Amino acid sequence: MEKYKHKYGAEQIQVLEGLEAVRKRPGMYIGSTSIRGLHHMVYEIVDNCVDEALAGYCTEINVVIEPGNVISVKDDGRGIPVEIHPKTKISTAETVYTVLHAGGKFGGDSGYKVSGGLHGVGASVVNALSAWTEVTIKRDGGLYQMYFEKGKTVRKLERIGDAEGTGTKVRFLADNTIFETLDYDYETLEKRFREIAFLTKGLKITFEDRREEPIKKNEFCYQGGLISFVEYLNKNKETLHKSPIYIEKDGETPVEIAIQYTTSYSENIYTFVNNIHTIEGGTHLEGFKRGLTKVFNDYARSHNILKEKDQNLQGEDIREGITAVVSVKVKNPQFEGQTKTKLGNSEVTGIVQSMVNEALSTFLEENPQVAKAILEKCISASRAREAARRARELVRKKSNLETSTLPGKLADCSSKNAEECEVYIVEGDSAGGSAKQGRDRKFQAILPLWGKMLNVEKARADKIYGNDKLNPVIVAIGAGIGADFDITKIRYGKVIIMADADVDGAHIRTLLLTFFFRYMRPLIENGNVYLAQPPLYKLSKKGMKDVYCYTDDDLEKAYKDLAEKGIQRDQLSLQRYKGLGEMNPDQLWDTTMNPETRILIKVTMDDAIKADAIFTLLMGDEVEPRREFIQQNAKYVKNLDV
Ligand code: 28F
Repeated sequence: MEKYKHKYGAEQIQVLEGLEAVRKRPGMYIGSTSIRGLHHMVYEIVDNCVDEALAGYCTEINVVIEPGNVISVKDDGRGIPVEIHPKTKISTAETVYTVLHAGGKFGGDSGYKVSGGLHGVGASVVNALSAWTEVTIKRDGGLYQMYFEKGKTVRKLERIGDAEGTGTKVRFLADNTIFETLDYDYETLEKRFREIAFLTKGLKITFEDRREEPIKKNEFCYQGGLISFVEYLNKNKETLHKSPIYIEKDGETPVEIAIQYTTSYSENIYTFVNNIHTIEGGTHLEGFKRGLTKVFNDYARSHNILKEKDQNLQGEDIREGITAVVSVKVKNPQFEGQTKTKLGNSEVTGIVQSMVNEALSTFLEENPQVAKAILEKCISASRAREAARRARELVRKKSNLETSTLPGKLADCSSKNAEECEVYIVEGDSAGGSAKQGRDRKFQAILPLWGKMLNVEKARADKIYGNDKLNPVIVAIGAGIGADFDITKIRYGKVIIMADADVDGAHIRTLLLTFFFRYMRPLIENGNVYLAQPPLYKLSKKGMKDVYCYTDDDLEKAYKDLAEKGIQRDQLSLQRYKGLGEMNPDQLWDTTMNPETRILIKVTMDDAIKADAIFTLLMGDEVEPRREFIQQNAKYVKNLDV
C-alpha cells in the first residue's frame, strides 16, 4: 500500500482532534450509541438533502438500506461544491465531511438548518462514526468521488468521470465497534421520512430496504403538505368539517398550521421547529393555544353564540377533538426540556399568536359553517367539563363521606413513601387473588379490575369520573385526571399493568394505556407506567428447578441449555400459560412481581401514542378501518381462545 505522505497543517490537526473527540464520546454528538443514535446517523444525512430542498434545489431524495446495513442517501440538488479551498488545498466537499459543524448551512443561505433531533451535528459526525463513507457528487458536468474510513480521508475528492445533472450521493456503513446494533428499524425510519415529506410540501422521498427478499419499498410525496399530514392523522376518525383549515405566514419566522376537528374527545397537536418534532411543545405551542382560544371566544361572542352572561370557553374545551400540526422555522432555535424537544424562544409565542389571531379569524369569517360546527362542539365540551367538575365534586364529597377513601378492591401496601411503592392493576379476580397473596405487602399494592373497561374513546370526562371501573384507578393513584392531574400527588412511584398475554389482556392494556395517555399523560411522560411481563411457558422435570420462559426465543434457548446438560426435550414437561390465574402466589411472585427476578417494561410516550392510534382504530366510530386492522393483524393472534 503506497505510503501515505501527509503534511499535517493546522487544519488537519484540527480535523483529527475533532474526529478523535467524536469517536471518544459519540453519545455527545449523536445522542446515544443505541438504535436511536444509529437512526440519527441517517437523519443527519437526509436533513442535508432537506436543506437543499428548502433552498429550492432538491426535489427528490432516495434512501436505501443495502445488504450488510450499508445506508445510501441520494439527492438531486446542486451537489456539494467541489472547488479546492485556496488556503487549505482541501475541497469544500471534503471540508463539509471532515470539519465538525462545517457542513450544512447553519442559518446560511436557506436560513434554516433543518436537522434530526440532535440539531444538525453535520455530516462530519456521521463520517467519524462510520467504518467507511463514500461521497459521490455530480456537478458542473463532472462526476466526483471521495472516500473515508472512520472519518479519515483515504481518497481525496477526485473527478472520476462525466455526469448528467447534479446532486450528491452518500453511502456509509456505521461503525459496529461504536453502535450497539446496526439493525435499522424500517418502520421507525419510514415514519420519520413520511413526517419530513408532510413537512416539506412536494418533496419526494423514496425508501427501500434491500437487506432481505422481498425488497420493501415506499415513497412519500405530498403536494398538500401539512393539509395532507392532518388528513393522514385523521384517517380513521370522523371529522367535523370536510377539509382541514390551513393558515400560513411567511417572513423572518415562517409559520404553517393545519387544523381539522374530529368528533373524538382527544387533543392531538403535533408541533415542529425546523422539522424537529418538538414533543415537549414550547413557545410556538403556547402561542397557538392562546391564539386559538382568543379567536374562537371572540367569534362566539361577536356572532352571539356565547351570550353576555356566558363564561368564556376554556382552552381545553376549544381543543377537544382537535388534530393540528404547527410547523415553524426559527433561525436560532433554543431547545429546552428533558429531551431537548421544547422550544424556548420567547419571541415565537407572540409571532404565532398574532398570526393565528389574524389568519384564523379571517378563515372563520369566510367559513361560517365550519366555525359553527366547531363552536357547537366547544360549547358542549364546556358543558361536559362543568358536569365533570360537578361529578368530581360529588366523587370527592362521596369519597370524603366514606371512611375508606380508597376503593374497596384495593389491597394497599403499608409503606406511604410513593417513591418505593408500586400498584399492580391486575386483570381478573383470580389473578388479583394470587397477586394479593404473593406480593410484598410493604411496598406492593394490588388493584384488581374486572371485566371490560369503559370505552374511553366514546366517553367524556364526566362519564370517566363516575365510571365504576376507572374510578378505582383514579382514586387509587390519587392525583386526579385531565387538567387537574397533579403528578406530585401520585401515591405510587410505579403503576404496573398486569394482564394476560391473550387478546383480552391486550384489550385491557390498550384501554388503560389510552386512558393514561388521555387523562394522566404526565404519568407516562414521567416514566411511572410499566407493563408486567408474566412468563409464557414453564419447563419442569422431577428433581429439576422449574424454568420459566418469557418469549418463544427464551423457550428455544432453554431447550438448548438443558440439552447441553443432557436433558432432552422429551424428558421435560412444558406448560403454556394461558393466563395469570394459572400461577399460584409463589410462582406469580417469583416470575412476575419479585423486583429481583421480574421483567417490567417501562411505557414510553411512543407506546402510548401507538396504543392511542390503535385504540381509535379499534374503538372509534369508523368500522371499515377496524375490520382492515383486525384482518391484517389476526394472523399475529396466536392464542385466540377458539
Ligand atoms: C446525500 C446527502 O449532503 N446534499 C448537500 C449541498 C449543496 C450545497 C452545500 C450541501 C458549505 C457550507 C455551503 C451547493 N451549491 N446530500 C447532501 N447538498 N452543501 S450538502 O453547500 C455547503 C457549503 O455552506 C451547495 C451552492 N450552495 C450550497
